[in-house]
Amino acid sequence: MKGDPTVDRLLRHLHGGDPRALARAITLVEDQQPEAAGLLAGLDQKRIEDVLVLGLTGPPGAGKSTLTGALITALRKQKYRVGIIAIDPSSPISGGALLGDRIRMMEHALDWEVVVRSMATRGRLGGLCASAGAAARIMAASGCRVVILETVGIGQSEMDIVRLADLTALVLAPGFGDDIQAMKAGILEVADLLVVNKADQPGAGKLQLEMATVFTDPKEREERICATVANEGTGVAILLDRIFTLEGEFRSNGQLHARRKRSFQLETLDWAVEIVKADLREKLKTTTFTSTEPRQAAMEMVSRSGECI
Ligand SMILES: Nc1nc2c(ncn2[C@@H]2O[C@H](COP(=O)(O)OP(=O)(O)O)[C@@H](O)[C@H]2O)c(=O)[nH]1
Ligand SMILES: [Mg+2]
Repeated sequence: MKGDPTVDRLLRHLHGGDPRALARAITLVEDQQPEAAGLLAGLDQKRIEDVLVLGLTGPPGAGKSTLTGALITALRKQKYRVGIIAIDPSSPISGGALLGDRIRMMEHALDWEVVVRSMATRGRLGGLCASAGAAARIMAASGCRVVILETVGIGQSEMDIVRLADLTALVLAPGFGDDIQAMKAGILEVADLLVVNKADQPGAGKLQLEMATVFTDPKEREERICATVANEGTGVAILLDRIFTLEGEFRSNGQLHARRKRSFQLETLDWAVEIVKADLREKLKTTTFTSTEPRQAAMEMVSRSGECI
């Protein structure tokens, strides 16, 4: 969409790597400003094609934020620009974790090549998948080679977010025994790589053996499980290596393409709901209903909107 000088200027700065332009661009999209459509349409498609969106998920306390920090350090050693989208719970009880994460990121706070964005799961107006997907592409367009999507827990909204990723690592640590047993069956549905973090702690070896039973193919068992000590950086270079190797495989065997198609559908649905919701909210102000029952009234409204489309 040509012709909006504000959007053109923002795109120029964004593509030039300016972190402030990046922050503004994401905010524009999150707030569903009118310029958002032109902005998203003008993003550098080649960079979007080349980025790796890496999902990091796992129970709270397993070490995801620490590992994110260690991965940033490893990626920066290779001179790559990195984006981080931290999906935070916005409940006041776990609000403290967000602060902790921020402080941990401080190590990279002055590095322009590390861009961080937090997104809340609760209490937000817009769709999370829609915003997170757009934010990942905006980060890619700004030159990020890898965008890490770090989620908080293993609930449904996190699973949806994970589906936006090209490749997902599940971070586990000894001491989460029951959770893991319960999750075991579903692990491979969400995770491409299993990270046994806190390998310095008792029980790590046992956890690794248990995780090995998830894979039947010995080659996969070897390549899909990594042991790390995130706070010391141990095992992180190997993990990154495996991540890039798997990315290469997924690019050549069509997996990456299939996953992007799936995330396209997920995001499109999310946007559609957002757009319709805003539209309906507006219509609600002037509509008179024949029914006094809300579900019935809703059906009336939806079928009337359908006539307009
Ligand atoms: N001993 C040990 N502690 C770790 C390791 N990785 C992270 N931690 C600590 O575990 C705690 C939780 O880590 P955090 O990264 O916040 O976990 P998250 O909730 O998954 O993001 C922090 O106190 C970390 O310092 C590790 O490999 N070994
Ligand atoms: Mg965390």
